[in-house]
Amino acid sequence: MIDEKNTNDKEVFDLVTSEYEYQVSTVNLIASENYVSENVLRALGSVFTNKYAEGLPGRRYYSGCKFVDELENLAIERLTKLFGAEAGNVQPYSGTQANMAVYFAVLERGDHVLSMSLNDGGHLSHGALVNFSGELCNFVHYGVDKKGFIDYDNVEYLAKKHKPRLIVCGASSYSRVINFEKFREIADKVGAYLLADIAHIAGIIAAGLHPSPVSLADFITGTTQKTLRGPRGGFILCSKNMAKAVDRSIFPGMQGGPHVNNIAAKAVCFREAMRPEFKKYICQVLKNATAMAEEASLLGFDVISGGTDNHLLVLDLSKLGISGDKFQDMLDEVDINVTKQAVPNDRLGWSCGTSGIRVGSAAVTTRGFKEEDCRKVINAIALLRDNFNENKEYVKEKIKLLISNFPDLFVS
Ligand code: DSN
Repeated sequence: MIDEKNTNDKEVFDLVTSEYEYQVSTVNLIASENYVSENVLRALGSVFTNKYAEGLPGRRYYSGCKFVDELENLAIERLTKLFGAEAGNVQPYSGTQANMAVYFAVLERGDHVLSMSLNDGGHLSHGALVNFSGELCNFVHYGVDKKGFIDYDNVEYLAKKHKPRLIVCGASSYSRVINFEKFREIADKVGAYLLADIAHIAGIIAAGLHPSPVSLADFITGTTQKTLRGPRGGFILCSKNMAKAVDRSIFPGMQGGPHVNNIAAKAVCFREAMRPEFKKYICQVLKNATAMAEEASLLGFDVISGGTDNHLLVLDLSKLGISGDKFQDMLDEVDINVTKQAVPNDRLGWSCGTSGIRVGSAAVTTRGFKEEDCRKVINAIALLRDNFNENKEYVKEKIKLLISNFPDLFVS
């Protein structure tokens, strides 16, 4: 950690201290967040932030990139080894930029693309009308069936009907295993490219605890800050023959100079994810999410799809007459952080606060939570649901006590 006392910018570093204290004293159930190691943080705060390095290793627009080249090659080598892929790009600033790069590599304006709808668990960059992707192409959306599982028959029906140039699989809020083989089969039937967006489940795939899309999808995009427990940023994996198109798409196509300090931190995170301890961590992430889903069901919550196979679960609040937005705020008051989330057939929608919340186990597992701790948090959430005004102070104390057992943010 930066030594806040050794700075003359008190305004900023007081805020850094406050944020640290806030993170230590809250229960973070935001499914897309995590806590990085000290080495990841060190790499982020390194002098690599000073360098401009537009281009790729060995082909830069700037001089002085000797060590940057070595670093980026190392990051790519670690990334491709971690996932067993032929080629990779570690420059995307985020998952959205990774998706954008793939779209620019293979799509023409107005092409049809098939992806998961936002309310069923898809992502803004999978063709939402408010996003560049929805402007660029004609996205058609598949969703989940009545039980909350991806409706593969409907995916095939829509693929045959619309003949998309690209099919996107992968989600932001889907708690079940994604059948990449089935998606490949469907893509082959209609001659479409397949993109697997593994932003959320990258760490689970890296640990070998979710089937991998490598060798099935033409392109794989992901982020490093979620289950992979790295810095904020994106990556792309593809076959060697697609690598040039992807690289060109990133630069000069759509990004500026790569954030080299971020690439350094990605390299650290890829190495960490190869260690046996990481697999142990992901095993616990899955156990914790399952415990939360079981407890939530027992306590009368509607859990979409009835449970989870990964790090997240979605609670449908429709029957409670409370929006996801409002419930998120109520939990915030007792230092539990979650995200509001639209649910399938959401009656409120995003503009009216959504009808659900998304709950994740990746961050609390890094803090050291086990199943019992996760069950306690779900019990606290249920108490607030049942009588917020009466139970608020009691729950706040309980949460404070629980989190004080986990005093550190960092894993070594
Ligand atoms: N906003 C991220 C999430 O929470 O899933 C995705 O971009």
